[in-house]
Amino acid sequence: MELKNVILEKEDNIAVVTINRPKALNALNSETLKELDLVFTTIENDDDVLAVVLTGAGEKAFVAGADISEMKDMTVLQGRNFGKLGNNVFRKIETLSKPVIAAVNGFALGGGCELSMACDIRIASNKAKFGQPEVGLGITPGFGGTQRLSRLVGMGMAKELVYTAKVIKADEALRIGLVNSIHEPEELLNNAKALAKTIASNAPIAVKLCKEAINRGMQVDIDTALAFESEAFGECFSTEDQTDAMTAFVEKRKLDRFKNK
Ligand code: DAK
Repeated sequence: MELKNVILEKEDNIAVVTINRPKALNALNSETLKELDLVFTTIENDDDVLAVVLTGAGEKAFVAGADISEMKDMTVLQGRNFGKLGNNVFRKIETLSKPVIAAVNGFALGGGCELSMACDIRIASNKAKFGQPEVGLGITPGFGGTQRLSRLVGMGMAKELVYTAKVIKADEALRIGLVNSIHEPEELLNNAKALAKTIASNAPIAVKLCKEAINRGMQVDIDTALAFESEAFGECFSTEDQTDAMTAFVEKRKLDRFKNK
């Protein structure tokens, strides 16, 4: 499949995915969702990639939502298929075996805010704006906004944002815990890459198991969650990376690199 709306680049052990429809403020149409699906499958299968940065092209938007022009005349069946396509891609990102950092460079509205929330970590430019404007369009958030937002910022704040459809600036997103940090626009991408490279310098299997344990643990009671953690911890002892790192520590030397084995 030829990629028209998504760019995939690799730099050392990280992948940078750019949603590239700046004229439509990177709105997600079906074609873009299909390309994102393909790109994230490629990344999943690429053992060289250990962390991912996801961003939007241009200076104005990360993603200004699902494509309203395409959705406007959808039938019930088309709406259902569109929703399924989006939810599958977002879930693929959320469960990807490598961490994904959203570098939110501008508007992250509706499906755009939801896309950033499917990522592991969000960092933002000081120009970024977030919101779930769906109720103003006569719909409910459909790509996880009613679920992931309350898990991230708490139910009361999520309800306020979703019911009012208000758009908040980066500093407010930081205050409520929707983003981890704020950056000058021209420094955002490099800082996101640096964060990805720091993650990529650690034991990949351990990082992957941490992601699984945190994600799965958030959905269940604490005893079940701690059982996941014990399972993950135990699994590390089947890896060469654990043996190599602990041996290096005991021998007071620095480990050159993890083998991802
Ligand atoms: N879709 C399509 N085109 C969009 C767009 C969008 N979401 N957002 C912007 N554009 C296009 C504009 O139409 C315009 O195109 P041209 O007129 O130049 O051809 C171009 O991008 C530039 O936009 P503006 O001229 O409006 O730029 P401004 O700076 O004046 O305003 C804005 C920027 C971001 C405030 C404004 O564009 C805006 O309000 N955009 C819409 C934001 C929005 O409401 N987003 C949420 C969309 S609803 C589902 C699952 C998920 C969803 C739906 C269903 N299922 C499970 C079925 C998700 C829904 C949403 O995301």
